[in-house]
Amino acid sequence: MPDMQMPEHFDVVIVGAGFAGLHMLHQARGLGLSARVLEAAADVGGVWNWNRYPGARCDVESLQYSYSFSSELEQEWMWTEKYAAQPEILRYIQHVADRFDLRRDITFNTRVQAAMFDERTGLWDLRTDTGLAASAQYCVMASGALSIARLPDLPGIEAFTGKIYHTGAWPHEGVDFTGKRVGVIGTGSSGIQVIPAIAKQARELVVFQRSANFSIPAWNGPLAPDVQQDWKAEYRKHRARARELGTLYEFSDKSAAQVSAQVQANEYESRWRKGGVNFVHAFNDLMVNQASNDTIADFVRGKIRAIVKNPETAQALCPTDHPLGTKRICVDTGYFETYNRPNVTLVDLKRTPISLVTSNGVRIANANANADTDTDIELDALVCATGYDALTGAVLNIDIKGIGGQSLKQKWADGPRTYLGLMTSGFPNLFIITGAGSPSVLVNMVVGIEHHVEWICNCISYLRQQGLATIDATKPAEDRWVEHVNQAASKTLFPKANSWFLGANIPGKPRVFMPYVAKIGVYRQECQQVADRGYEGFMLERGIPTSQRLKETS
Ligand code: FAD
Ligand code: N01
Repeated sequence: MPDMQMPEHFDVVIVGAGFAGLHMLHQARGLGLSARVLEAAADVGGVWNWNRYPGARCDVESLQYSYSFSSELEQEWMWTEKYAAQPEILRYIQHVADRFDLRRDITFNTRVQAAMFDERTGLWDLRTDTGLAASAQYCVMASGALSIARLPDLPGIEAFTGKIYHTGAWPHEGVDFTGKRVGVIGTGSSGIQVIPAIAKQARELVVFQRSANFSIPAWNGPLAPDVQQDWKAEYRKHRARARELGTLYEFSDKSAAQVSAQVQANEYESRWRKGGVNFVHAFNDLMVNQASNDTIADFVRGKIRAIVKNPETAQALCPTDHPLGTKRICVDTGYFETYNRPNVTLVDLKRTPISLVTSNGVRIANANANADTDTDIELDALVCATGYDALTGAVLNIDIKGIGGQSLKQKWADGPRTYLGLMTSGFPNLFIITGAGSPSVLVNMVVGIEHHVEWICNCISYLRQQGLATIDATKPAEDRWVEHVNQAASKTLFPKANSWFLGANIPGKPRVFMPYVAKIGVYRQECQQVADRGYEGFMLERGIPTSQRLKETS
């Protein structure tokens, strides 16, 4: 680590300059606080700056996946497509940074490595990889729920002489796959977007699939100006509904169990034709009733078999190991159709696992157990769409120490523990945006981010008005919240999938269902009630909390 400079002091330090960090900065300024954002990347944008892979796109409609805090901004920005592609979302975030003059308080190319609560001063001391140091009364983790990309632990991968890419760290200059033999590992949302795009360019594309996934067509297209104008005319009404519901879909008040197979089929067909995540809201019991879920899952498997011409490939592409929607549903543009192209092959890793990455490709085990030779697949490039250390990864990547030098990593060794998803006991004045224990990745994340920023800013205002130095979650309140979040998940089908929602994609990560499955409106009320009751479940102190106090109150 380079020599550290003398720390510069701020009221609030914010880690990350994506949607969350930028909004937090803007609102903190509004409170008259001095604020500094520390960002590892060279520019603003967060995931939309990192994920420049071909095909990267939002699956929440553009008019909804945007900030609501400024009416002028929402009226003046014109979206070109129903679902915006990565370059357009990045331009939007860059526009926000410029329009609100945010860049002057952001330090780029600076990764926070450590954050320590100093019991003598009551401040957070942050250390970075560039030697820059900062101290602040409040520290806000806007470091992203999906910002720590995971490369697969494949034997021999270091020997591969071709290029290796991760969708979440895509080269800014782009990649030309023309004439190349390309392998893609991973068939989650990123894989399902990048595969059709690479297939159009590469000489050969080999998709390595470990688990098949459900995907719904986006039917993306240009956003008609009159549709945009009509929506904008009613923006306040739409935003108010979004604060209750997250993304606005056609939510059904009927259960699949109540209606005939024909009614189910008609509903699924009509929603398939409209496309997008709206599909999974066809009935209100799909995420809680296995039999109902089977009906929608069967419908999608039927669609896959109808689209994909090779029956063996179609079968391999049919997900059978999890209920539909219990892994993040994917939305695609021509994904299943891509397997009808002559230059695309699917390798089902459940039948023929990768035994070795060689210097010039991938070796897969033979499907025939009696055959004594493995098969070598020659590749020029390997694209890893292998996901993220989600929800906790970015926070735990930083060596965070709270009262008494307690390490957050140790505290969360058996899974994340938060109160309201916003704070964790023993770490006063440390706030987390869209962290574990909040709806986070289960809703339109911009809505979740805005809610968290609002709550944090109201909380800081309250502390200042009351002359309070710190806020810290109590352990009993945190224990009750963790139990509440677990209980909520256990009433749904979500725990049935080996998903990143419960850390199943990271070897050794504790299996805990991390997001809170309640509707965002319910969660907002819960957070508001806590605030209205004088921050019930939190300790508010005039002096600086010490390790002695921690022992007395835990
Ligand atoms: P991020 O955008 O992840 O920003 C966090 C920032 O923190 C990053 O720039 C990172 O570099 C920085 N950072 C992290 N650690 C450190 C550190 N130690 N020091 C300094 N800087 C650090 N959500 C939806 O609701 N709808 C969608 O359609 C959707 N599509 C998505 C598509 C992709 C490809 C991905 C990856 C995610 C998508 N998401 C979507 C989820 C997305 O994460 C959120 O919507 C939102 O962009 C998150 O914003 P953020 O600011 O919280 O985090
Ligand atoms: O990551 P993922 P992602 N060998 O973890 C496979 C958001 N997002 O980047 O399922 C072989 O979902 C893994 O297999 P398995 C969205 O929230 C949104 O695609 O673990 N395969 C899986 O197929 C999303 O959910 C959009 O068996 C390996 C894939 O890699 C989240 O980001 C677009 C492997 C990883 O899928 C993450 O999506 C993009 C190995 N060793 C992202 N390791 C929108 O469109 C992993 N896999 C909104």
